[in-house]
Amino acid sequence: MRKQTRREFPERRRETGVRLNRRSFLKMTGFAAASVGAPALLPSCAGVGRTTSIGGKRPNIIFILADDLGYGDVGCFGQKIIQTPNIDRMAAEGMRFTDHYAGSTVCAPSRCCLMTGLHTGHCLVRGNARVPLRPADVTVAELLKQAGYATGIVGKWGLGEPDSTGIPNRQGFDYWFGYLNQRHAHNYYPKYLWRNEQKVELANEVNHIIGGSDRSPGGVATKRVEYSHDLVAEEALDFVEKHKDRPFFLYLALTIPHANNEAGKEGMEVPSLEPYADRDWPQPQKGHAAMITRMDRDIGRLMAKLKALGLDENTFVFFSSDNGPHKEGGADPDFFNSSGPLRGYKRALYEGGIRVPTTARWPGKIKAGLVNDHISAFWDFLPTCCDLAGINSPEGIDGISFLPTLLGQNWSQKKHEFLYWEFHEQGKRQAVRWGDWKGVRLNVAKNPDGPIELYNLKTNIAEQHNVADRHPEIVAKIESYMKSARTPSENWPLPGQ
Ligand SMILES: [Ca+2]
Repeated sequence: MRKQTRREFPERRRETGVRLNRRSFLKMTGFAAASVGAPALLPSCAGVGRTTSIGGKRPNIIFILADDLGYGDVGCFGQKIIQTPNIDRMAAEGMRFTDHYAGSTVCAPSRCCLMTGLHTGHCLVRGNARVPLRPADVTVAELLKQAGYATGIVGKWGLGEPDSTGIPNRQGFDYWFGYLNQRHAHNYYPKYLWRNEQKVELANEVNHIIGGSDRSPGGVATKRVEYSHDLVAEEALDFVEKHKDRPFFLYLALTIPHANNEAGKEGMEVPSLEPYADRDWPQPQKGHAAMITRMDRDIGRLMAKLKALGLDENTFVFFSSDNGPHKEGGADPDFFNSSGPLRGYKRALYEGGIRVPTTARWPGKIKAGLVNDHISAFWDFLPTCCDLAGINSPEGIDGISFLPTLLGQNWSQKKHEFLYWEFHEQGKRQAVRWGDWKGVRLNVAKNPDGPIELYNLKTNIAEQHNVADRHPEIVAKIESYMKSARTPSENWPLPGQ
C-alpha cells in the first residue's frame, strides 16, 4: 500500500493527468489574481472554472458556524421553545437549506472539510486528533486572501496546535482570535486565548485538567470573569468595522452550544440563564437554551453592524453548525427535540448527526424567503467562495459551488452524484447519500464488508425502516461508492485500505 505523501495530490488525481502540486497551483492562481487584479484573466486551465457569474462588486463573506447545534434547535427549522429570532429573520430575509450537511459528525474533520473543500474520504483530518493542517493543504482562506480579501477567523479553530503548520495565520488568515485546541475550547472561561501567535491572558482562574490521549488542556474555571463567547462576538464586530472598506472573509467559529465536558453535568456554561431562568427545567436544559438565544442575540448584533456600516446589501452571510446536537455536559437532546425529525445526535452518521440547520442571507442577490432542497455539504463552501470572489476553484476538490442555488438559478445548479462520510470512533462508520437514498454501515473496523442499512429519506426521513433487503441493487451501488470515495489515510485507516 502506498501512503499519500505530504506534498502530492491523492492517487485519484493522477488519473486526470494533472501533476500539479496543490501549493504550486495556489501560487499560480494567487499570483495571477494578485498581479492582474482581474479574476477573469486567470488561466482557465488552472481550475475547474466557474459556472455562474455574480456580476458587479465582489461580496464580503461571513460564515457563522455554531458548534453542536442540532437541526431542530432553531425556530426556522421547527424549534418551538428556544428563541432564535435573529437566525429566523436571516432565513426569512434570505434562504433556508433543508438538505445541507456538515463535513462530519464531530468538530475537527467537519472543519477540515469546510476549509479544504474535501470530504472525509479525501481530507487530511478525518477525526478529532492533533493532526495539523500542512503547508500543502489549500484552504478557502488562502484562496480568498490571494484574491484580495482580508481574511479573519474568530472563535474555535481545531486544525493546528501552537507553533504547528496548522495555525490559522499559516493557513490563509490575516487575523485570528480564539482557541486553537478543541479541549481548551470546551471551557467557556479559559485562562487564555490566542490572538494571532500571541497568548492573551484573561482574568478567569482555571483548574486545568490535562486530559485525553492527546494530553491537551481542558479545564473548569474557579473564578469566572470573562465569557469567551462574548469576547469572540465583540471581535467579530471589530473585524467587520476594521475591514469595511475592502472585501473581507470572516469565519466566525462560535463554540455555542458545545458543552464544557470537563465540568461534568454542569457543562452548559453560560453567564445568564435568561430568558429561561424561571422555567421549570433541569439546569443544563436552561443552559442549552440560554446559550443558543445568547448566540442568536450576537448574530443579531452582527447583522445590525453590517446594516449600520452600509455593508448589508453586499455581504453574503452563511450560517450553519459543525455537527448534530450533543448529549454532554448534562444536556439532553430529546428535551428540546434538538434533532427535529432526524435520527441520532453527534457521532451518528444518521441524519441527526450530520444534517445541519443552514441559512444564507445576501439581500442584494438572494431573494427573501426561499427554501431549497439542493443536496449540499461543507465541502461546497470553498468552491462557492471562489465563485463569489471570481476566481477558479482548485482541481481535485469534492465540493460543488452552490452559487446558482443562492441566485435562484436552479436550472444551472450542478448536483453531487453522491455525498460521503467516514467516522473513526465507535467501531468506525461510513455513510453515503445518493439522491433520496441513504446508506449507513456500522462497525466497519471489525467488519469492513458488513451489512449496509438502507433508508429512503423521501418517505422516511427518520431512518426507521431499513429497506436494504428490498433493494439489493441500490445497496450494491452505495457499497461501490463507499469503496471508491476514499483515499488511504495514515492517521485514520480503514481495514484493507
Ligand atoms: Ca462540534
